[in-house]
Amino acid sequence: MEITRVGAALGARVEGLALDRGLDAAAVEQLYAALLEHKVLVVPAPTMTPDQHMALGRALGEIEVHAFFPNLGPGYEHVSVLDSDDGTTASMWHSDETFLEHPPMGTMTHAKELPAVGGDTLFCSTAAAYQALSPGMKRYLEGLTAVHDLANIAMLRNRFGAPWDQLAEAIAGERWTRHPVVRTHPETGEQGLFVNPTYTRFIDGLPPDEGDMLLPFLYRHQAKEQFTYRHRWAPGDLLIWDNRATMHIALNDFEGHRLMYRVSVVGTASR
Ligand SMILES: O=C(O)CCC(=O)C(=O)O
Repeated sequence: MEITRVGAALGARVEGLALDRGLDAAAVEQLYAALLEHKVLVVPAPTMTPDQHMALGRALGEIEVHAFFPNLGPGYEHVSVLDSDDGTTASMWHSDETFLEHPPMGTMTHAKELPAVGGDTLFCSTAAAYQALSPGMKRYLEGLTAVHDLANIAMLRNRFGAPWDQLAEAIAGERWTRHPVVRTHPETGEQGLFVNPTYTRFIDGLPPDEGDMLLPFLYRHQAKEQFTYRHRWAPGDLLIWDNRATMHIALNDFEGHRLMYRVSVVGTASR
């Protein structure tokens, strides 16, 4: 396995993974160590099948059925599908499914069809962003928790014209939880910001106007260029990201068809 950095803050390319034969324990260990170090891995996988995709996920842990993305159907419920023709996009900064008590530890997304230009994905290191905060801001954030809510997306969509009953249904679904605003990575011990504009609703215990001022600052801060890696997809690329240490956004700046298959690996509770 050959590992080369592709970004200053995060990101590495991994060559030489024998995905068609399945990885042995040593290869899985090396891959996971690279994921912890680089946070986003780019793996060329032009011939990877959905079965091999799931097998790779299972090599790293338990794979999940995504809370709301469509999937490949019977036997392949763990492979969710992001199809631009269905309007399935992920074009707001987020870490995956943070409305869950145990958000995924990581996600593996495989490019099946790509537009001629555009549709890149941007990642940021939430750990690098946290490190760059002033000591005073770090002290201020210590011990704060925030509510993350799936209904937040329905609320945003409603503001852009989606029907009210979808929002009412999402609220009734009560898919929400709390996480620390600064999360300690369970494996590396690194601290990182853990709020995102897609799912985070509010910060507990702060006066609303104070929290409403702070959250947009934290979102913008994390997305500063120096904390990011921008991936221009090639057909068959598999991207693996550490969902505990990154946010990402798929740029909605393309015409044509963009089709991605994705598998997420279940994570642990945040602390
Ligand atoms: O389509 C992409 O590039 C990213 C997909 C995404 O945001 C997700 O799977 O959570």
